[in-house]
Amino acid sequence: MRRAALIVAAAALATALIAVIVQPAAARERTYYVAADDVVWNELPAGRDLEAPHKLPPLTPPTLGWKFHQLVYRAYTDGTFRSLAQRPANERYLGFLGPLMRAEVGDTIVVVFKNDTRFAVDMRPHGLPSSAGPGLVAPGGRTTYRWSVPESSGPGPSDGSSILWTYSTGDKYNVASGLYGPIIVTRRGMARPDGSPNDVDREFVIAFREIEEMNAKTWAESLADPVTNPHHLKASSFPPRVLFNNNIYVNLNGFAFGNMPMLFMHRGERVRWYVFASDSSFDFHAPSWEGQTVLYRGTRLDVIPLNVSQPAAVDMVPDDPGVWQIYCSVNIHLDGGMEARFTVQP
Ligand SMILES: [Cu+2]
Repeated sequence: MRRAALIVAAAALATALIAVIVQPAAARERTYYVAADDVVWNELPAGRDLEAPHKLPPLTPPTLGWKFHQLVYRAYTDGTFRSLAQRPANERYLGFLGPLMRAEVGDTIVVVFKNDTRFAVDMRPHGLPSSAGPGLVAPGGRTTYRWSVPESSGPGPSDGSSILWTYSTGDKYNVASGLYGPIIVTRRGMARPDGSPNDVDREFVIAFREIEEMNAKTWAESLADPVTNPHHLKASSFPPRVLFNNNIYVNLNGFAFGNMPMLFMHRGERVRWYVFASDSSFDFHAPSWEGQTVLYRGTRLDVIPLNVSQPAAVDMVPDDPGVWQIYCSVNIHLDGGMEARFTVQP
């Protein structure tokens, strides 16, 4: 009798343990306070090419220069939107990108949004189901988004443990104006408490971006501001936009010619790179890594194809210490400064 009771108790304990083990982590709500702000963006904070021996292309009129007004999503500490959330040093390379959002499948991303620009803009996630949203938010307006993250927004069978989506404002020519940010979604059961994949040591998000400044909402503002138009060029100085114009810039996260803050990793770490292209007229890119190889959908490469607006994730285990480049192999983009540096430490 006593033995039977023990067996029953042991069985109950085992059942409870199994229930704990197979129970997915409780779904979380992850809240972000984000404002759309108007800033003067500088593609060359160092003021020079950091990727010798290249030379900066001459900025002959009609070209404004490396600084221009951009709209950016920025994280704030709370719903008063009084204090910017300081970006950690190891995330400053994200540049013009909005705050890095994370979710595990099953979670909900809550975004408390304020529009501090002079234009009607909003936030829409790509790849998450609530893309429609309430529509554009008037200047000064606020709204709260709730983006659920179902299985269909998580990694597919051929993906690793996490994938990249983006959020942006919904209307045309948003890429020229700015307003982009990353969302990393991790497979259910594979996320650390902060949402990052537990089988990866280090992650980087790089936007391959082509800007046609004349299409930016902030074009008139950039023209009117002597900081961004030091030569006082007039709108009439610029040819009408046909297919391309003279004010196209390419960059990685808003940085050109090696001006992105240095990326650091250690030899032997499991490094995941998420890349995506923006959506201007001809945003086709060839993200390339110098000195290392990556796994892309099970294939080993050192350059991958990236179509307009497309995200992709590749995995690297760096094995050769040194300072290397990540760049676009499309010649005209590399000539335009689409390159950054990363350091593999021993
Ligand atoms: Cu490119």
